[in-house]
Formats: sequence, C-alpha cells, structure tokens
Amino acid sequence: MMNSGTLVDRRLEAGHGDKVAIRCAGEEVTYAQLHDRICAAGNVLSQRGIGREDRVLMILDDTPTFPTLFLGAMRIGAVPAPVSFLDTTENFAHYARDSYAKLIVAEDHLLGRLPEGAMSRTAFEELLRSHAGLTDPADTHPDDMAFWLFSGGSTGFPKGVVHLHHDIPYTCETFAKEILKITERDVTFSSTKLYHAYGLGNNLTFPYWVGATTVLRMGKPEPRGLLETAQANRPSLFFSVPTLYGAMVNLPDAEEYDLSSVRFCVSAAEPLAPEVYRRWKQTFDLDIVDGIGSTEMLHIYCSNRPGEVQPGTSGKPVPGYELVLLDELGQPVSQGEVGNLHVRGDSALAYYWHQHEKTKAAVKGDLFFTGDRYRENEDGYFVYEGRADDMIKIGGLWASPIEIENALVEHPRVLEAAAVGVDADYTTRVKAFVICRGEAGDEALVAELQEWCKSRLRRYEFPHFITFVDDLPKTPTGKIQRYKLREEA
Ligand code: 3SK
Repeated sequence: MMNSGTLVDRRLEAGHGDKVAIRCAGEEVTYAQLHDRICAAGNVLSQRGIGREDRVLMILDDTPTFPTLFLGAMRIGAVPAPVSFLDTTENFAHYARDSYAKLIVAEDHLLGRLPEGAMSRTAFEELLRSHAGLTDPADTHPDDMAFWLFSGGSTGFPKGVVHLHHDIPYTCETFAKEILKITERDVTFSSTKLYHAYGLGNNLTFPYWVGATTVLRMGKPEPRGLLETAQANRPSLFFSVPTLYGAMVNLPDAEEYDLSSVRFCVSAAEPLAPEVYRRWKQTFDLDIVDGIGSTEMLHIYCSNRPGEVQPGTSGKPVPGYELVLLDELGQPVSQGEVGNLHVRGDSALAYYWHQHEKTKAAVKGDLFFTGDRYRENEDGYFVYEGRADDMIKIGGLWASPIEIENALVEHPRVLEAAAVGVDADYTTRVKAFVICRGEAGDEALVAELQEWCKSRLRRYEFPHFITFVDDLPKTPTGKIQRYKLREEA
C-alpha cells in the first residue's frame, strides 16, 4: 500500500506532533492538529458518498483548508483536483465538466460563478468541526490515480494531468532531498500557490515530508507583500519566479527588507535572466538556484545547485532524472547542439485526462517530451533556448527569444522584454515588446535598443520592431505567453 494522503502521519510517527506545520495570517497549525483536520476531511467526504477515484475539485487560496482537503481526499482514495481561484468562469465550468467532479469546494466569493452544489470554504470548515475522528487511510496502490493538476491551455482548455500515489515521494526524495537538502529545521515560503505543481512541492509535500514549517500567504502574489511576509516569517527557503524576483528587486527600497533568514532562493517557470540574478545577489547577498520543472513531471528535474550557480542556465539534471536532447528525427544531438528536451523520471504523469492524442504526442515510452528546446554547454549545464513553438526561424537560421530578451533586459532602461517572430516583407523579423524602467520609451530609445542588441547578438537576431507596453501576457506562474503576442503582432 502507498497512500500520499498519509504524509502527515509520518510526522506523528516521528514524534513531531507539536511542531508547527503551517503559519498563515497570524495563526499556527501543528502537525497533530493538521492530522486531525485531514482525518475530519476524510470523514466529511465519505459521509457525502465520495469514494475511491472520485474527483474533488478544489478552487482554494493558500490557507490550511487547502492541505486539509488535498490530503484528506487522497487519504480516502478520492482524487483532489486543485485549480487557481483566479481562473475564469469558463474554465471553472470546464474543470467541473471534464473531471466529473463529485464535489467542488471553493472560496466563498466564487460560489456565484460555479455550478449549483459547490461548497464554500467556510461551510467546509464548519463541517470539519462536526466530523472529528480518526479515518484509516484507503489501501491505495502506488500506481493508483492520486491527484490531478491542470496544465496548458494555449490552445483549448487546460488539460487534466493525472498523477499517481508514488509521484509525490519521488519528488521529495529527489529535488527536495538532493538539491534543497530540506530538513525539519527549514521554514518554506513560496510565491507560487499550492494549486500549482511548483507551489505544491515547495509549500506542502516537501516540508511535510521532513517536518518543516510552511508559511502560507493569501491573495494574489505581489512584490511588496511577498517581501513583507518573508521578513515577518523568516523563511529559510524562498521560492519564486523570474518576473516576481525582477519586480521585488526593482522596488526602490528593496534592500531595506531583511531576508537574512533565507539559506537560498529557488526560481522556476521561466529562465531567470542573468541580470536579475546579479541584482538579487547584489541586493540581498543571496543565491537564486534556477531550475526547470513541469506540471507533468510534478516538480523540478534539472537545477543549479546552491553555491554552483551558472547564471543564464537551468543547471544539471537532478539525481533521479535523465535528460535527453533529440533532433526532429528523434536522434540524439551532439554536445553543444540545440535539441528537443525529453526527460525520464518516475514522477512523470500517467496521462492527460480525455486527451489520448496529446498523451501520445508527449509521452514516448518512459520519456516525456517537454516542448522546450535546450543545449548542454561545455560544463554540462543545460541552457534554455525557448519553447519549441516559440523559436524564431529567420532566413533559415534559428533565433532564441530568450537570448534576445536577456540582451534587452541588460539595458538600464528595460524592465522586462518579450521577443517573437513576425511576418514582414515576405520574411520573418524579430519584434520585441518592452516594458520600460522610468519614463515611457520613444523613437530614440528604439534606435538605442536596436544598436545595443546588434552589438550583443548575432546580426539577424536584433529586433527590427520594438513596441513599448505596460504589461506582458503571462501565466499565473509568470511564464510569458508569447503566442498571445504573436497573435497581437
Ligand atoms: O515551470 C516550472 O519550471 C515548474 C517547476 C516545478 C513544478 C512545476 C513547474 C511547471
């Protein structure tokens, strides 16, 4: 038997019942209290007729209700399917329909946008109080369906990514143990929320695996709020994403925040521009360990190591994972050449729910095709070259949007940038969308940025067109949605 809903039982067996598991909005929940809540959640669900493999759609912010319901559902063999509480009404309807959810538990203010019968977080919390009592875990198989996450949505609705009970322990024993070297003494804080694979590992499965403490913060992540929460709660591991690292370090008073409790920071979701890495290190004297993961692999499978960071790279394979770069014909590329990144590791998704064709396109035996283009440099570090579908082909030569964007953000007037290919005069040209630092951009700045890029990039890569914008379209974790910019261009 293996049941990932018993993560917290391990803490009680290790005598950690009195240890604080969660700090949230001034309240603390110990591991013993969390265990009671998880059992009560199992009782609530069972009493409502929810059983093995039944889906429970969770539309919840980061509060103790999230781990309670997520682990309580898996404990009785049901399948929690968390999604972002900031998502659209149309997507909520899709999640409910596509998953055949037997129950929806959502933030109170969302009820008017959800199918009838959805339960509010407050109502669920009340039920927990009247359903106290131990619940034996279901004797699930390691290969039983355990939980779903949702991924993508650039074409059509997000896909349900089916994960099995053995996937969570695998990520805890690999990235969390080998790279983070997480212990019960750690305090974790993640700007990425629990409904997302990155946040789920950072602030739920990894800390609970070892008995560490987690800091949960409600609401949309915004730079000042994150720094305030970090300063007040003194985390030892701080997880965020490149756009938020950039926004935090760009606050005029950034260096006044005390992050001295942090051992090191972690970044994922998008490659971290070397310039942001340097400025963060200069401001806080902290390393940012950049890596790459995915919802499909559940967490990070390639990462820099603390103290051995090569800025501008995603590091080296995490022990337990193998990375393979293949050309368009499926043959391995030679060292230094760009290829399609495939990854092998036992936390990979079982399949995409209701998406047989997409599953076949992505899962090749035990290799998962990530959709990313990478090259391995002479030191064995993996360098991101862009999404396979974001690469720009100019006159038969490939240009990486990442290299162009990195060159642009090194300019002192550029806060953020995104590059895409556009059709112009019967050929493809680079168009850059730039958010300016300080005053609005003008024609003179366009010319200056073009010269700047010409001196740093291959000639054909410089942006022929530059548009100044206030914002870039991004996923909730901060990945730039270049396909939206292409449509706009
Ligand atoms: O996008 C990433 O790099 C990532 C990392 C960890 C878990 C999930 C994701 C999508």
